[in-house]
Formats: sequence, C-alpha cells, structure tokens
Amino acid sequence: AAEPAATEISPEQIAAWRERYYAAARSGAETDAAEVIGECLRRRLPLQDIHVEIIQRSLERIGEDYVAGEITEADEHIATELTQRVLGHASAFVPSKPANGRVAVVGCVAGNRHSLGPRMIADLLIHEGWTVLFTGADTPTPSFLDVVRRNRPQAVVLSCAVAECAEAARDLVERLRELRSGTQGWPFVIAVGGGYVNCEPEAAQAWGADFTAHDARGLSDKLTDLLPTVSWRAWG
Ligand code: B12
Repeated sequence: AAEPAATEISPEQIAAWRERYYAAARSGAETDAAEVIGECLRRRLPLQDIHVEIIQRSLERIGEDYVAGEITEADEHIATELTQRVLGHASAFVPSKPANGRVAVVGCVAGNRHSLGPRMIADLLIHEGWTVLFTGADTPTPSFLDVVRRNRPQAVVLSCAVAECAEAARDLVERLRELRSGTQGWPFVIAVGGGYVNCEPEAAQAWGADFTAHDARGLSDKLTDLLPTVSWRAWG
C-alpha cells in the first residue's frame, strides 16, 4: 500500500511521536529515539516538522526538567548528543532538492554553544538546495566574517541563544552591515534568531538585522519570500 501523505498525519499522532521522542531522549535511549524518527520519516512527516514539532519541543521540555532539578546536566547532554546523531541520520534519509545556486553561512555567534538549532536550519536549507557553510558553536567574530567574505553568500544566519552572547551578536551584525555596504560589498540578507532573540525581540531588532523567525520552519519560509529582493525588510 502507498504511504499516506503528510496531510493525513493527525495532530494526535504527532503528539504521540513527540511524547515517545521526549521519553527516549530523556532516558538516553538512542535506539528508541532513532526508531521514532524513522517512523516519522516512513510516514513522510516533513523534515521541518520533525525538527520543530518533535525534536525542538522535546528538548525544550528536557530543558525545563533540568531547571526543575528532575534530571542532571549529564542527562541533558546525553539527550543533546543523541539528538545530534539522530538529526544526521534523518537528514541523510531525505533526498535534497537540486542545487539552487544559493549559498548561506549559518552559525553561532561568539559565546553561544547552542549549535543544535542552527544545525537544523543548515540541514533544512541544504534540503532546499542551498550550499551551506555551517560554522557550529561559539564562532569567533573575525573568522565568521572571513567565511562570509570568502564565500559571498546570499544569506547569513546568526544564532544567539543566551544573553551572554547578545553583545557579540550585535557587533557581528554591525560588521556584516559594514561589509555589505562597502565598495567590495554585495547584497545579502542578515537573519538573527535563537532563544535569546525569541525572548528579547525588541533588543535584537535594534541590532539592525534584516529579519528573524521563531523557528527553522519560519526561517525557510521567510527566506523563500525574501530572496528575489534582498533589500526587503520584515521584522517579526
Ligand atoms: C541543549 C542545551 C544546552 C547545550 C547545547 C549543546 C549544543 N550542542 O547545542 C549546552 C549544555 C552546551 C548548554 C549550555 C548552556 N545553556 Co542551554 N539549553 C539547552 C536546551 C536544553 C536545548 C537547546 C536546544 O538545542 N533546543 C532545540 C533547538 C532546535 O532549538 P533552538 O536552539 O531554540 O533553535 C530553534 C530556534 O530558536 C530557531 N533559531 C535558532 N537559531 C536561529 C537563527 C535564525 C536566524 C533564526 C531565524 C532562527 C533560529 O530555529 C531553531 C530550530 O527551529 C535549552 C532548553 C530550550 N528551551 O531550548 C537550554 C537553554 C537554551 N540553555 C540555557 C542556559 C541558561 C545555558 C547555560 C548558561 C547553562 C549553564 N549554566 O552553563 C549554558 C550557556 C552556554 C552558552 N554560552 O551558550 C537556558 C537559556 C535561558 C535564557 N533565555 O537565557 C535554556 C533555555 C534552559 C533553561 N530553561 O534555562 N545548553
């Protein structure tokens, strides 16, 4: 029998997968976590829904459990590490669209060690056909700028999860704007996001980036709308 289309997947089914993924990640059961995501993929739940509805929501809950003292820091690390591997498997399973000729630089600003969210964004852009340079966690500002200069991307995606990296994010956006408007510059969009930006949107807006989005799904939608006219600005 043919696989059901994603539209036939009920919210209850998604909630059940989320519950199972959360329980597996929380108890460090990597095989069970991979099995849940395998099931989502077989039922053709889109990758961006797997990322946001299943994995991101589960990790948010695991963060709450840690704050409530129900799990240890090591338990939280185990959940994150197994999720990194599961994300890699999921990505390899879903075929990418043909290359679209666009380049993005995606990474964490200096001081931000939360690399999983921007890794999801990198994966989703790759599946849309982008070439992505992912700089990972805690990227020093000068070398981040160097990657941008050398690769001349259409989009630069910065992730800032905690208040302690806000100043680095503000500084990097300012330098990117200088780079863009200089004589050797070229048009590219600057997006900022991550937990800090979601909690403090006004503060982040003052940095002067072109836009934000609440999650990876929102980012890929906005980039698709935005890129034909890179000067378009749409915050919020
Ligand atoms: C895993 C984790 C860690 C891991 C990260 C490992 C890794 N390789 O990523 C480690 C152990 C390193 C860590 C450390 C810390 N953490 Co932590 N961590 C988490 C946790 C549990 C999950 C984060 C995660 O991966 N979420 C899933 C991803 C998919 O979601 P996301 O990161 O939000 O990304 C999505 C969106 O934000 C968005 N997005 C992200 N980037 C961008 C960029 C653009 C341009 C756009 C448009 C969108 C976008 O799209 C992503 C995908 O949809 C969260 C809990 C939570 N609520 O998220 C706490 C959490 C983020 N951490 C927190 C804290 C306090 C810390 C520490 C200070 C703890 C400490 N005392 O040492 C340190 C700080 C380290 C640092 N300097 O960065 C707090 C932050 C509170 C705050 N608002 O300031 C949280 C919310 C936990 C809590 N409830 O207190 N952490």
